[in-house]
Amino acid sequence: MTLATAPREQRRGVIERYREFLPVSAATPIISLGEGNTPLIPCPKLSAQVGRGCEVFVKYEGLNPTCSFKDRGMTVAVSKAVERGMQAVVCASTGNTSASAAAYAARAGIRCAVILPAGKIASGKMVQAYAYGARVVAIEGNFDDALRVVRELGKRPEFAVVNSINPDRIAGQKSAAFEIVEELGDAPDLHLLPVGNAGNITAYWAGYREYLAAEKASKLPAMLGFQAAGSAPIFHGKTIEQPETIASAIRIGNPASWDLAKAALRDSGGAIDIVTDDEILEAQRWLAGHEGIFVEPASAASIAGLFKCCDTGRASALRTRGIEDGSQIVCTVTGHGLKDPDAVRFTTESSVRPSEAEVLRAIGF
Ligand code: AN7
Repeated sequence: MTLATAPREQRRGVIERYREFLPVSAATPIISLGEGNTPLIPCPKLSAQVGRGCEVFVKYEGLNPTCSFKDRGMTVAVSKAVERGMQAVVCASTGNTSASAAAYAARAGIRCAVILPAGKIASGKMVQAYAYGARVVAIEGNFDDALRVVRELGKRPEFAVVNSINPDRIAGQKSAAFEIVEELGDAPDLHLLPVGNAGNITAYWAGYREYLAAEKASKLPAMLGFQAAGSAPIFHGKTIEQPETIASAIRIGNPASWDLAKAALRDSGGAIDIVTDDEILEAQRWLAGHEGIFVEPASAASIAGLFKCCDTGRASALRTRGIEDGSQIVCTVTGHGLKDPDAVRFTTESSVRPSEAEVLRAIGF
């Protein structure tokens, strides 16, 4: 199907498709790159790992315009900023928010400044910020330090903050839950996702509740969040001064939406758990190699979490809660694998002469 023949619905972005659920009016300019409408991919091999008739789907958010889920919220946040006459947006970021902010600001024709922890941004995301023309400032500190500075900058009249402390971001990100309900015909039983600043788990929970209230769903899922073991403030119940993980997107020690995430976990009957860097990388490899879905390390936390829940030898969030036979399970994978190419370990073979015999030998089968 070419773009010209695609149904109109598939070409419209989050604001046009979900206007009645968003804080927009006829006066709001729509700054969109056609975000959302990402595939909800049935995963038979992942389902087999869980067993007992459970069905697992992966919501592949890496297929948004800047290759992460952030675009859903950014279309709303930047549109609202332009409506208010703002000339500049600013954000702290572990990489994906900055890529998205830079793209939508470019689209809107306004300025964008991104404040990033020096040396801790995956290369694909860094390239995006520069390509879209953002002013990039690296700080000697971590994401939490960057967000502190951005909160200060936000008190000035010239900057609109587009981190998820801006409710317009959360409003747009709810749309992923709407899409899942529409595709499955109801909410799933369980929803697993990675947790960093905890905006996304908050947004999904809001979206599921709004669709229940609008009678578009008949139930709510249990929300299961996964933090990287070295960056797990919500799991441990305390801020982490020096968060560490290979999953740089979720290297966050003091999440902005901590309280809202805790409410989502409690009210949904869900849980928060941790996954190690080894488990994250193994899940990343497994998902790419078995289901053909390549995601960045932070995104693989939801898959690592699912594996942990299925490991009968270990205590885990889901096992504590219990997983019922025949459950429908959705795992959100938040960003594309190409965001962080350095996280993938591989060895290249030496080159061979261009003959069939040599190539066959090199293939090894
Ligand atoms: C791929 O870009 O915080 O729990 O500054 O990029 O809503 O924070 C990114 C977060 C998961 C965590 N997966 O989501 C940022 C930033 C990926 C991410 C998360 C992020 P939240």
